Amino acid sequence: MHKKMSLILAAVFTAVALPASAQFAKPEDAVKYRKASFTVMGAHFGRVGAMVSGKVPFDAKLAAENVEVVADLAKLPWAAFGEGTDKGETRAKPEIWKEAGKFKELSDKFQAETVKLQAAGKTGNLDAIKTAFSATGASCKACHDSFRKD
Ligand code: ASC
Repeated sequence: MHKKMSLILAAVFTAVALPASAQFAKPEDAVKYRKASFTVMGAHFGRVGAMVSGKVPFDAKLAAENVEVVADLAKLPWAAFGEGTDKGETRAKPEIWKEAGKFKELSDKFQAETVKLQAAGKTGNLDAIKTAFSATGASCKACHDSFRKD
């Protein structure tokens, strides 16, 4: 194998194998990372929302692509809520770390809803997408209500 390629692969596998917190050099990096993942997720969720609400015409292919991005990104932010990441420019409430079990439960629930949304996207059926979209949105909100500052 090409040397550069094997180095890249080694770096990728190491990153995946390391404990979550070790993937960020500094707590600020983790905060930036999780905010970025929520921002991009929200953008793609919003594009589906515009179709669901009829603001833009329904396009099954676009909807499927967007919910796929949402489901992929929904896996990412949680590793970035490690120790020391409760400070700085963040709306994360201290309850995230005080009620870690509840936070995990709500974030797992949200991820499960995005998997259903992705499946609905694959059907190309607007009603199925609407149902899953609203369940996903409710699970965004449930977590924000408890764990995000206004
Ligand atoms: C969005 C977005 C959120 C959720 C939430 C659902 O489009 O950016 O954070 O939906 O508002 O209640």
